[in-house]
Amino acid sequence: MEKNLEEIFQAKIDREEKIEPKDWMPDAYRKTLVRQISQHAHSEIIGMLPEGNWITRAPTLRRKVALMAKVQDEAGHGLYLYSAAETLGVDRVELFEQLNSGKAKYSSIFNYPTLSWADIGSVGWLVDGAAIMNQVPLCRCSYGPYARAMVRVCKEESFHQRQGFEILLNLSKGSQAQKDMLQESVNRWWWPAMMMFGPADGDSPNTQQSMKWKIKRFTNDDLRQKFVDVAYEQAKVLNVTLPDPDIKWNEERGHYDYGVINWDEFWNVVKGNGPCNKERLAARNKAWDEGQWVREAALAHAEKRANRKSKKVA
Ligand code: FAQ
Repeated sequence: MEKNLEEIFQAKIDREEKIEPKDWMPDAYRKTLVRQISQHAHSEIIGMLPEGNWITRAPTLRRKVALMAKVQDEAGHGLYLYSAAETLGVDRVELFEQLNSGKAKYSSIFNYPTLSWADIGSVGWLVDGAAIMNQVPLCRCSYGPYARAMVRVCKEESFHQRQGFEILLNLSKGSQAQKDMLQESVNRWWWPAMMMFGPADGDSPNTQQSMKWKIKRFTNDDLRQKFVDVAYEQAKVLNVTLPDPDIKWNEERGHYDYGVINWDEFWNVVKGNGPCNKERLAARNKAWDEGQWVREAALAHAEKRANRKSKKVA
């Protein structure tokens, strides 16, 4: 019986039909989605922190407004994604508890510090750039609520990528000190951005099954390669050097070859030992504790309204 249901489920996916919340789905499919969507949601809201750090120091009013809007967009993405996760039967409070306790994963990239204004440009160009490369295919994910949430997320991320690139383009046309700041920032962000795509295909336990279920459409390495090919050309426009002496065009493959990623660094960050892991979790816990009265007030208000309504009906 279960086997039959699984065959029908897979056939539906193979026909490119969406799976919706009330459809039958294997437990493992549900679990994989909850895992990926919740990690993604956590990444969006933790991702607000490195950029939020520069709102008070943005160099002009225009830059400040754009940065504030971007950080708010990331909060919005988190909310769509928590909602998408909830359609699978989990409670977002449970997900927040997993994040706050350090049990849940979120993207490694947000455990690096934003030390200069150029970092805000680099986050837009490289981090949002990598995020888009990974997320555009997710608009075709087999699970309907996730796929639909990603359409809007991707539109906003594309805008974020451009605003980051434009910050860097301006710096590239500025003084020597600004050019140096740009290069120094790209030197720090390049490799962590490359790591965002996750472990190499041979070390990625989830990819094969996720591709069969059409949750993922490309492997981690395929997306990383697309990213390198695009970023290399964009770096030329910015007049910066990517900090990888092994990047070079490979005529035979029709792609840029690139150097070896430091996977020890990646796993160290994923395990909670990156430069800012503790700071990020402390900030989330503080926000959670300080928001307690807001949650209580909102719930009390909702309860009061519900009581009033039921009295009227009676
Ligand atoms: N960091 O078998 P795989 C953004 C974990 S949003 C930490 O390859 P999978 C927007 C992985 O979870 C950025 N952990 O796993 C923004 C798994 O652990 P588990 C986030 C990582 O799921 C911009 C284990 O390693 N984007 O940037 C990472 O098939 C600017 C084995 O890996 C998404 O979440 C990592 N980098 O592929 C916001 C997109 N990579 O759970 C603010 C959706 C892997 O088995 C400012 N997610 N791990 O214990 C995905 O596409 C996938 O989940 C991957 C990983 C590709 C991230």
